[in-house]
Amino acid sequence: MRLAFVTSNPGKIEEARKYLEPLGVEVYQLRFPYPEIQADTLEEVAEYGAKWLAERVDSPFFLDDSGLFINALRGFPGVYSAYVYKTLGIDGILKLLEGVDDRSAYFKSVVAYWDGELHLFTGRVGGRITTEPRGKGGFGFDPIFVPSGFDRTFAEMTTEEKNEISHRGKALKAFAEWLKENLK
Ligand code: ITT
Repeated sequence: MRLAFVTSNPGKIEEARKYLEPLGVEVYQLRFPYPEIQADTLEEVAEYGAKWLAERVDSPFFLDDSGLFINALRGFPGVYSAYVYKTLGIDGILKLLEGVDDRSAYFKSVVAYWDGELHLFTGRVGGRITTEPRGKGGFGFDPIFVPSGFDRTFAEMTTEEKNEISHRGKALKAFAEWLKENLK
């Protein structure tokens, strides 16, 4: 089976393949910009995007909406992560946290799969924000996020290591388990 992953982010594709290819699911990137509405939760953003795409894409597809939630910033950038990454960037986030002791944060990911109906899968990983960027792997905020129980940032890990513990890895794992049951 071939499944379209609607995303502009090749890093997400690489992570999804690791979970879905072992099931015999071939993941391909579909670049189809869709509206990311302003809403309070990633679930609402993912659901709106998936329903909008459902009217325009014929094949089954999935998308992923993610965000970095920093506790000292009351969850910012959260649902605004993509915009903040493009505008303030990693350095902007580090500036906002200058002198702040509580560096705790979490990443959350919502995978929305559309097969004529909507199915949502979520994953979350806690950790902390570093004081400087470290590592060259991954994408986005990976160089400044150290997951709980580790000393390395996501950008200092291989895709496999990140995938084992990450928000997206958990959402993809739930999606893969669901597919295994439902594609029989
Ligand atoms: P899409 O086309 O799939 O929307 P995107 O990169 O814009 O790609 P999101 O809308 O989900 O993704 O935006 C989330 C932002 O948070 C974006 O800037 C990402 O770089 C960042 N982000 C998401 N997942 C991440 C991860 O696993 N590690 C680091 N940063 C991440």
